[in-house]
Order: sequence, then C-alpha cells, then structure tokens
Amino acid sequence: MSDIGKSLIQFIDESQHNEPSSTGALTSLMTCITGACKEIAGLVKHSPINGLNGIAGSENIQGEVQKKLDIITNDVMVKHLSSTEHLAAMLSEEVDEVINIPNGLPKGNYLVAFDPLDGSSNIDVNISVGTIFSILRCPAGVKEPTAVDFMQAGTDQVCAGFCVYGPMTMMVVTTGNGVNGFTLDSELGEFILTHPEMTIPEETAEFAVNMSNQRFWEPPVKRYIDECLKGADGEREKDFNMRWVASMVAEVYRVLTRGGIFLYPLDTKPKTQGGKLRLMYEASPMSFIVEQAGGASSTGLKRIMAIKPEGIHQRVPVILGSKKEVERLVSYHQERY
Ligand code: AHM
Ligand code: MG
Repeated sequence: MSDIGKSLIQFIDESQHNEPSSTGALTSLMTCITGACKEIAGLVKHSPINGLNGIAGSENIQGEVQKKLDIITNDVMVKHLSSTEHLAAMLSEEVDEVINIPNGLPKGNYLVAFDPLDGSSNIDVNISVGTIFSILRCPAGVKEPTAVDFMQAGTDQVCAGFCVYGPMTMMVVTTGNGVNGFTLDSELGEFILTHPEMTIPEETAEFAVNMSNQRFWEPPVKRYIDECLKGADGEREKDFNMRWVASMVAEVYRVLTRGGIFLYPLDTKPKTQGGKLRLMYEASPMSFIVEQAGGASSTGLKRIMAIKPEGIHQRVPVILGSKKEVERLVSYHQERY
C-alpha cells in the first residue's frame, strides 16, 4: 500500500517498528524538529507584521551579521528540542559553543546539529529560506557532550533533513533508507508524505553557483563552468541553464526534484577561504540526503560524507547534485591536483 498521505511522524514511527532496538528516540526527536519547523514557518510568514525583519545588531561565530530571525529561530529550535528526553546536546550555526540541555532536564543518547534559518540574507526580500538538521549518536558513556563529541563524519549520521519555507513548506528527510518529502498541511498542522523516494536524475543541464565569485575560483571549477557557458558550441554540446537562489535549502530541493549541480566551491576571498558552507549543519546533512537520492557530493577532492570534522563550525567547499556532473567536476580536480 502506498505511504502517500501519511504524516511524517507516523511514517518515521512505522519505519522504526522494524528496528528491534528502537527506543522511540527518532520519533521523539522528529516530533520536536517538526514542531519547531511549524513554528518557524509561521514566524517567517508573518515576520513583517510582527516587526521581525531586519538585522539584530550582532554577529555569529563566523563573523556574519545576524538577522532578528536568525536568533529567534535558534531559540525556537532549542525550546522544542529541549522537550525530549532523548537529546544530549545541540549545535547551532548561531551559537559559538555546544548548547547543553538545561540543568534538571533528562539527557538522552542523541546530538542534533542545525542551521535554524538557512539563507537568511533572503528573508527580507521574500525568497525561500529553511532549516537544516543532522542527528548523530552521542558517543557511549559521554554524559556532558562537548564539541569533540559532535565531530563525527557524515557517514555516522542517523538522520538528516531540511525544511524549506517557500510557496509550500516542505520537509525532506532521510534515515539512510532513501529520501522522502513531506508538505505541511497548515490546516491539519501535519507534514504529509507527498514526495516518496525522491531521486536525482543522473544527467542534467542546469547549474547553480554564485557567478560573482568566478574570478576567485580554482581552475577545475573555472573550466567546468566555462564549458557549461559555451553550451552547444563547446565540448558539452548542449545548452545549460543557470539558477542561483542564495538559499541552499531551495537549491537542494530543486536538485532533488529536477536534477542539477549546486556548487559553493573553494574561493580565495579572505572571508570565505576554505569554502563558505559549514560542514556539520549544512554540507554534511545535505550530502547525506543527496547521496540517498542517488546523487553525489564532494569538495572536489573528497567525498563530503567521509570528512571527519576538525571544528564544529568548519567550512568546506561543496559540489553536489546529479551524479554524472559531480563526477565530471571531481575528475577535473583529479586531473589538476
Ligand atoms: P546562511 O546559513 O548564513 O544563510 O549562509 C548560507 C547560504 C546558503 O544557503 C547559500 O547557498 C549561500 O549562503 C549563499 O551565499 P552568497 O550570498 O555568497 O551567494
Ligand atoms: Mg546556512
């Protein structure tokens, strides 16, 4: 029987029934995350009415100006996730240190890393933004998790997902057994399975990159994009289309639905050296989803899922999407380095 129409929580809960060691932790964590995302969807939707647009007047650990909604949505994630007994600690793009569970509340066996409002530079111009999350196991015996306990490779993720607040509010989730997409039914207050078993087409003719950084890229990326731009007149012998939303959540959602390649490559601009996107709560969860949907994800030199983090806010170059395109760009890196 088709699972279409099931709620996300019912879907996760049923998938756990087949796991003999299941403790209900994933269902509980996902109840918190979907609860937070529903609240964030409402905050985003009504933000100008409630005076929530604009900057907060502070900077995060990466030296980025924080928007009011960056801070508020971070608090919403922390509030919802603090209500489960299955969580040991949290990590957020907006907070320098690991966020511990407030004293007196029970501690569980899982860690959650998140970007509460990805693409927040788009919020005031009414373009899609989103929330990204990654669920990890807390190492055995650790009672007070610290940064080092979060520094696990992407392959160790138990679950990853993201929610896009766009014309539709959509949640995309993987637990390592394919990728499923759910649409928020705001009347029911539930995410409903509408996009089962999402798969990324292998070949594509669409790329997404911030072209204003072109002069700062490395030669393999310059070569790949130059070939795309030459289109039918060049070695690719087909015309390419380009998109750049500047919200990774929206770009990955597009790649999942109609294919394509998304790049935030290494560049030599001082502020983004080492890549712009953060490994633990952007690149790693998105790579898990993309690989589970049949796509590929790499820095150009390394599979992102295999990187063992060296810092909780570490940045990495990101090249992800349709497998053949990612492999082509990886081969250009191999030829060069
Ligand atoms: P953020 O988490 O501070 O919003 O930054 C991440 C975002 C991504 O969603 C997007 O791909 C990228 O930054 C856009 O960067 P740029 O403004 O350089 O195009
Ligand atoms: Mg982000």
